[in-house]
Amino acid sequence: VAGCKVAHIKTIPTVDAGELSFFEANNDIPFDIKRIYYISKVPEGVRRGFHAHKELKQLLFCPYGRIQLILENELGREEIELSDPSIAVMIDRPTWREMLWLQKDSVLCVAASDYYKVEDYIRNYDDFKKYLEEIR
Ligand code: T46
Repeated sequence: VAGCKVAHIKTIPTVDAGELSFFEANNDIPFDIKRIYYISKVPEGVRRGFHAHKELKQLLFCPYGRIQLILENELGREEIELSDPSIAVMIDRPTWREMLWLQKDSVLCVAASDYYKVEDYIRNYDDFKKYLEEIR
């Protein structure tokens, strides 16, 4: 997905009692997790995101509901729907992202490689395109 990897999260089913998914820093994902955040209570049809990160690496997954990710970087622009708790997307290069809530109350969870740093965000699309040129 535009140079971002779709990853399978290890998932253990229990007969008639659902499933349990897990991942471990460094063992299952290639960074130390310094921060976890999640986005909830979003109405259907709402879009969030509209930014890129310079250094931050993140694993995004949707434990409940249906969320479309629109990702763009130097390798192209692609869309992926997160609707299975055992599927994640690893964003490990500067990538413009938009998230569209396809279903009310869907939850987006993110494991991030660093603390919240406002200076790591590029929130203007033209600045993002310029940044991609600069780092080429
Ligand atoms: C991303 C996508 C997938 C904090 O204070 N600490 C935090 O750790 C985060 C993530 C956000 N914030 C504050 C910054 C804003 O005042 O929470 C507010 C909402 O954040 P934002 O508008 O950036 O939310 P999204 O949904 O557009 O983007 C978020 C993440 O910020 C971003 O890193 O990749 O989810």
